[in-house]
Amino acid sequence: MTLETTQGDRFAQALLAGDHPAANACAREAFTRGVDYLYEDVVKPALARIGEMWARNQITIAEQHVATALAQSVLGALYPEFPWPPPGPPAIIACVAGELHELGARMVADLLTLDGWDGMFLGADVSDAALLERVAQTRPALVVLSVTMVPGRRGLAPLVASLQRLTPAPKLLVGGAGMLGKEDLDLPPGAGAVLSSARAAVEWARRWKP
Ligand code: B12
Repeated sequence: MTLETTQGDRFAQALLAGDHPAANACAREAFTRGVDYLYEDVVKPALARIGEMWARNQITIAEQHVATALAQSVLGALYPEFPWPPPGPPAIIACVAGELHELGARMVADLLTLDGWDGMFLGADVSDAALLERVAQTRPALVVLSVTMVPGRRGLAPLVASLQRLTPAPKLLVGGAGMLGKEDLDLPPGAGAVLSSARAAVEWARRWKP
């Protein structure tokens, strides 16, 4: 097996080498196949591979930080070229309290915005109070909660209950790697869904678009 088997592998190698031009070229090439391809089929597997290397002590946490920062800057540089549609119904996307993994949630926010929502990304580690305040002010049709680390599930039930008490109550999607295998989370009927990819979020949210 060669090292460079997929675009995701090539992107990972460019990120780990801190090779901005190569990372940029790889992302740009993937972007010609669509933002969802770039995100789901190139960036996501590249970062998963980098995470595995860190978990096996093959790279340091500092190297992982450098790679993630480079990925974010390469994606940011492409933003002006994304085919953003006019803003549609508001959606709020947030990482739950204590959750520092923000790139996946940002991807969900971007793909929803590209699909006609007005996605407002609140970022990493959003406290319940800050989220509820923002939701009360903005009255979004949709709220998306991102959970990567399993402990983040703990606070979900009270947060979901608080969101459902709002009038009007927003539709709710919960997802991220920390929810894998938790698709049976006890959400009240009609309240939402637990999903694991940004593509799935977009498809699910379509049925709710006002
Ligand atoms: C970069 C990174 C970090 C960075 C994050 C920086 C940042 N600005 O985001 C930093 C250094 C902060 C970090 C910290 C930690 N990390 Co980390 N990290 C990663 C890494 C390498 C990449 C994450 C990423 O961006 N992935 C790319 C995105 C696109 O994938 P994604 O997050 O899964 O998102 C996709 C889907 O999940 C989905 N999605 C996301 N949200 C939602 C929401 C909804 C509703 C839906 C439908 C879908 C959805 O959409 C995305 C596209 O499909 C991963 C490896 C990996 N496998 O991902 C490890 C990883 C997640 N980290 C891990 C660990 C252990 C940690 C730390 C505990 C390490 C430590 N000891 O400090 C801390 C915990 C911090 C915390 N409290 O959150 C482990 C988690 C293992 C586990 N399951 O418990 C991983 C898997 C690495 C590994 N292989 O062991 N990390």
